[in-house]
Amino acid sequence: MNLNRLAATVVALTMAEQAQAQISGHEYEGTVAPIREGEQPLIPLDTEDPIYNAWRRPLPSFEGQREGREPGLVDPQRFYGQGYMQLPTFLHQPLTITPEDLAAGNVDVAIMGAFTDMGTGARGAARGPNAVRNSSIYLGYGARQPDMHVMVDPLQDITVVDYGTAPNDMLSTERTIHAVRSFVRQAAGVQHEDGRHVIPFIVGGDHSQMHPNVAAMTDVYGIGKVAVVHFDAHYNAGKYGLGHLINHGMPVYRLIEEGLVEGKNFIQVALRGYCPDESACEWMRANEFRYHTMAELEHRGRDAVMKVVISQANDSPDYMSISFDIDMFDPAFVPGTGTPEPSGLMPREIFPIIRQLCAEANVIGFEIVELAPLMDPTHVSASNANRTIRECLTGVAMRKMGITEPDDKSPLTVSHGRAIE
Ligand SMILES: [Mn+2]
Repeated sequence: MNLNRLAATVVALTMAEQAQAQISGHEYEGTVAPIREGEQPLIPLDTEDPIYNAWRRPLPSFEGQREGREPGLVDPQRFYGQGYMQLPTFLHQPLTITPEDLAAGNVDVAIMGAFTDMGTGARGAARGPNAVRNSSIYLGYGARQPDMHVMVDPLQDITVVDYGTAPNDMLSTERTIHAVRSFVRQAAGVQHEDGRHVIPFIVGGDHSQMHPNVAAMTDVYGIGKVAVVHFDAHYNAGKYGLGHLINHGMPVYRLIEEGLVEGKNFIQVALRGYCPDESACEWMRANEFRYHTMAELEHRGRDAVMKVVISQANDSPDYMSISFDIDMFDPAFVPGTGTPEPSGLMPREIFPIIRQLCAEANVIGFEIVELAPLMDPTHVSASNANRTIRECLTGVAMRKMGITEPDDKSPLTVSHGRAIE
């Protein structure tokens, strides 16, 4: 049974059960949970609770930071030579606290955590941001050296910072997404004198926050002006979600439904497994999505498909956001995710795809979501998430340096740097 048919059956059963429940006076008889006559299906929030909004209220120490110093980058590392044992910021980069810091530091990329995981039945993605921060300690000396494929080191060639963590009501996706949207918008809205904006890199958290992340881009760049390249095993355009209007399987539907991104500006890559089904594919076709399944990648090859994806990204609005679900990786390489799907891509396939796309298209935002590190005691999942971020940064740096030829390699990288005789 496919998911849509299953969903339809669930709805039908629920209606029949509700009818039966009405006949039997709303008592619980093992068919439907009891909601009595006149009762609300939701328990409202207690707005009298003194900590109702505590989760999004800046701490006094933060306000002190804002007032008591010149804006700029704060490097939490005190000494050289600390190697693996540095304080775990994203890629061991300096901290920034406010948008004024991003402006004063002339920042290119602000990496930030946004950790809601209430949008997925399989919790654990809330641990993603700090797992990625910690994963740098397993990378050791490679953290500040050039990517050998292209001999570009984004941590030297562009300014990358850790922007901290977005506000989060740990008990509610619905409340959290508005706060995340405003947090991301603040960073993306910082514009430097040469016209370029700060590029937010958001580390999730589950995929429900694709909605606020992309919505924030449309706040800054304009409704209909942002295209999304969406790497995922799943299409995430579900219409129904147990009565919720947002969860990790629904952000694409919401962005379309709210008119923020047009279907033709969604470019989806490497869909596989069992979702979308036939009717969902028809829906995507009707909305003019451009989707490229794993079946297509297997049939036509990675390079051919990526050529099309990059040309479609550049044939879209001027601004492109990337949404990367960690389940793109085969579960052999990333077992730490809530909804693993067998037969994914290998790291050595994914890294050049991301690097190339970020070099060749105008990336204004990037998110990596669905990392659930506690399911993977080996830390390889977090390391692969870390490297995905770094490959994207490398691409952004290449673009800034004017290196945008397809799959550009350093002359030193291939065949011992000399022609093979
Ligand atoms: Mn997925």
